[in-house]
Amino acid sequence: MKIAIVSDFHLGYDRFREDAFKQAEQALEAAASEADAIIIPGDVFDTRVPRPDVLAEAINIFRNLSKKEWRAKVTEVKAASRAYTSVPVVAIPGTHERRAQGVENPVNLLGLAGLLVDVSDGYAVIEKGSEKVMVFGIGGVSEERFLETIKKLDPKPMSGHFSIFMFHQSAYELLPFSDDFIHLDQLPKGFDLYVNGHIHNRVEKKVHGKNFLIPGSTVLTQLKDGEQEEKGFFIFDTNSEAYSFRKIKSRRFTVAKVNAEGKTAGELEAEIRKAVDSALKPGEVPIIRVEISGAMKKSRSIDVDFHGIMKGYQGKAIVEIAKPGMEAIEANNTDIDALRKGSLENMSVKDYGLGIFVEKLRGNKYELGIGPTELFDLLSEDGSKDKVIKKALEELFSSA
Ligand SMILES: [Mn+2]
Repeated sequence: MKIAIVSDFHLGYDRFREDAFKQAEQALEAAASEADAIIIPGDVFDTRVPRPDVLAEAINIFRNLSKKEWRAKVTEVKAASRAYTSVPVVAIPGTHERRAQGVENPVNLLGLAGLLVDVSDGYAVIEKGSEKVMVFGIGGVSEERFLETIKKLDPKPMSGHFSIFMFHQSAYELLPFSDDFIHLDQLPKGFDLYVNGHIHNRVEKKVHGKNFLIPGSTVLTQLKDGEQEEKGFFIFDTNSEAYSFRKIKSRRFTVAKVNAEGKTAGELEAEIRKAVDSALKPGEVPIIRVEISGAMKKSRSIDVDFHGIMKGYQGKAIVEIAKPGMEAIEANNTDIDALRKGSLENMSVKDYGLGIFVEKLRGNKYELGIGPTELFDLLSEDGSKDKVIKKALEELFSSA
């Protein structure tokens, strides 16, 4: 069976809303025309509570998929939610859709609408003729709870089936930053293929001697060096275990480096324009991130007309400038040092902030019944502050 692995669409991502939608649609259409089944390891949506127009976009994309004549069908599902379709589009929610336990998430809603199979905390069997594929899924959970979730669910391959383990987490081998991240050899054994989302650039590795694949996102979100590669998805053949990457048409992203050392504001402006101009190509509107290093001569960054430069390229490029003012902060911070060295290249700002938050709470001997990650999620969710305070008060007084 040919399986397409497509991930991290981030529908509703405000900054590149149109790109997120178009590139997801394009990837899924291309995947559907080539593969017998599609599996999606999370972050279909960018937010936990997408606006109705974003949900409408998603419904339109997935309805088109479900109208296709599929040769493979989902024949059995045993997961947290019921399945209402046999269309072989199998997904899990990611961290961006993650909500407090027991609350519906938007991927789950698409499942309830019969547009895909939400395989969270369980499995689905896909059959095509005599071929059988099983997909076990665990939706994105807080990193410190992932190992315990694996132990609780105890995912096992199914005999006579090509068995896939699909999840949406960080991994220590990819982001050597937090002890909460799972080590790849802690993933359940015996599966024929491991598929992960969450990381926005392409990863190809081996786990327990089998392929471990992350297709990366279909849209740019973080504007880091590692995102300059082309976007796309994997097609995996379960018979030969061979796979290849299919590129999609995505907005080009380039990083242009500029050295401000000893320059005046005027000279630096000219230098930035030169760097942006040389990254331009006719017939497209790329995203160009200008990274400035070095200290200027006599002028300060406030004297440079960054805004004017960015505005000047309207219609030709989306220009983002990383300002040199940042350097003073970077000087004595080891985390940011690591970030600069690229070891945190794949980490989202949210995960980075979460890591610091959890570390600080632990350092302060934080003791409340609610886990630090859950607290972070609750605090960052709109309209849930009352819930957090109520929960904290309950914890404080129940132990009295
Ligand atoms: Mn993501």
